[in-house]
Amino acid sequence: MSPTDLPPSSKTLVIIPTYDELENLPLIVGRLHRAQPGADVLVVDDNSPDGTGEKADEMAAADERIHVLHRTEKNGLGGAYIAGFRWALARDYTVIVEMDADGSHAPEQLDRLLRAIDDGADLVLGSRYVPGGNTVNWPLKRQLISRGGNVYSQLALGVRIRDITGGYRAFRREVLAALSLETVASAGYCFQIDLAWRALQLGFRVEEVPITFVERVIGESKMSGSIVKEAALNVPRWGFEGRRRKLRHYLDSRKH
Ligand SMILES: Nc1nc2c(ncn2[C@@H]2O[C@H](COP(=O)(O)OP(=O)(O)O)[C@@H](O)[C@H]2O)c(=O)[nH]1
Ligand SMILES: [Mg+2]
Repeated sequence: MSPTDLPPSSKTLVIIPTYDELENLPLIVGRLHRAQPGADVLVVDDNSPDGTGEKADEMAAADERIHVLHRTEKNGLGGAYIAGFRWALARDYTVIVEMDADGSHAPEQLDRLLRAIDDGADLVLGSRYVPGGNTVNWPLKRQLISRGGNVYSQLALGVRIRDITGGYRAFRREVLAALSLETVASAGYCFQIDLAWRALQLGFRVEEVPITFVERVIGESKMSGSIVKEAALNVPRWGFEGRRRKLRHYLDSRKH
């Protein structure tokens, strides 16, 4: 079966991981449902001290499109998404979307990602670094880390994806089902690199569409030095293993 013979974005779940996003959560879900009234939402909250989880429960009680997954402790973006993906795969969603709670990923641009899925992509990456994409109000330091991280990943992995670290994405369910989620250990932003890399290795069609990333106005970023370090150490190892696999296939093909 070709990975692209799959159904359109008929039943979409938007997963929103939250840690202390009390004010942002109602705003982002309201915007999402104005833009995509048919989409379901799954909030994955890591027991936020500010009461985001309770707020999510209230919202879910008032709207059957909204669901909540409570986790007991702050465990990184990766763990929250894996739990959300499993929840989605246990149900009949055909497209699963990653979206931040803080307003950086405009729900009004989700149609761009979904259209690319309907046109045959398996994984669509919202991209700040393709023509038409950009960042607004992002501090220079964050821009440099992000640009640097993308150049580093392109070189280490040997892939030409311009924004492999971004977190605004749409997956066909078949991609998530094929990724061996149980072996994903990445916690921070290298989680995003990890998943895109796995999808590429499996031969799925990965496409970028332009998005405008707007820095959060309310609340605080959870970005940290350890998150950067995790990516810096893991990505070259994946690239090395990928090249070794390719070389082995090449040598095997010459033997036969
Ligand atoms: N559940 C959960 N969500 C998280 C965690 N870390 C970050 N988030 C959420 O992930 C999204 C992106 O995080 P953010 O701190 O804005 O990262 P930045 O945009 O790179 O500065 C937001 O919705 C956060 O609330 C975590 O450990 N657990
Ligand atoms: Mg943010």
